[in-house]
Amino acid sequence: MKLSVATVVLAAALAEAHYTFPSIDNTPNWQYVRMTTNYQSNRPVLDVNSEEIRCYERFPGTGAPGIYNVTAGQTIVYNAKSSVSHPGPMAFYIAKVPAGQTAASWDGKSSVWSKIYQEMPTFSSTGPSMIWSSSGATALPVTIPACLQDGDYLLRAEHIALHAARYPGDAQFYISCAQLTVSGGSGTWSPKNTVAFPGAYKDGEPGLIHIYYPRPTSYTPVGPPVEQC
Ligand SMILES: *[C@@H]1O[C@H](CO)[C@@H](O)[C@H](O)[C@H]1NC(C)=O
Ligand SMILES: [Cu+2]
Repeated sequence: MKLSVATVVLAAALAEAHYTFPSIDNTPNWQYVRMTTNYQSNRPVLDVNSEEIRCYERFPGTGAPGIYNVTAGQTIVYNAKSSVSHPGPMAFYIAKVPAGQTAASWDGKSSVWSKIYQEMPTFSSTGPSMIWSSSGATALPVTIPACLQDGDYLLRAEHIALHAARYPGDAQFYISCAQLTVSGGSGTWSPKNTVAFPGAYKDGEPGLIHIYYPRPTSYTPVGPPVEQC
């Protein structure tokens, strides 16, 4: 079979339209972030009930080579490659690694994840109805809560692309998990609304469907409320 140049260029353009979250603070890709299954294809997770919805790991049980040191209260950036090229909300979740495990060894299973950031849109009556500040971003800031207990954590980055989400199962999830050691926290962190992945989301819930018409004037995010210190 002979592939035309146009076909090859189109395939490259389609792959380019997706993205990954391979690093934090411009460190080497997959050094502190667990390599995801889509590290080459950039494809999203579509099934909210799959194990991939947690950290999308290419090598479950292996972990990334490094654990990144952060100070509680510090703002770090999560890097997107090549950029967040679809519209939708960015969110971050954090989970404390239990005693006897490290951020490199723990699987993050069960109801242990707290949402620490939720992007909300602004609304427009002309052009796109929902406008997301993450659109086109290459670096997404996230503040590590100042009240955490010191120790190891997994930080889960999630961008939900809604452009194609007309029906249940159409929302696209771009995910990865970074391995952190947190120090300098005040230690009063006591999350009230932890969730499990899979389990946190249901196909077809309002935050995973994009109704273009009538123009939306509100957005109901998926998952728990943002946990405060
Ligand atoms: C993190 O801090 C510990 C303790 O100071 C140090 O041994 C380790 O090398 C640091 N890790 C990185 C990746 O810098
Ligand atoms: Cu895409």
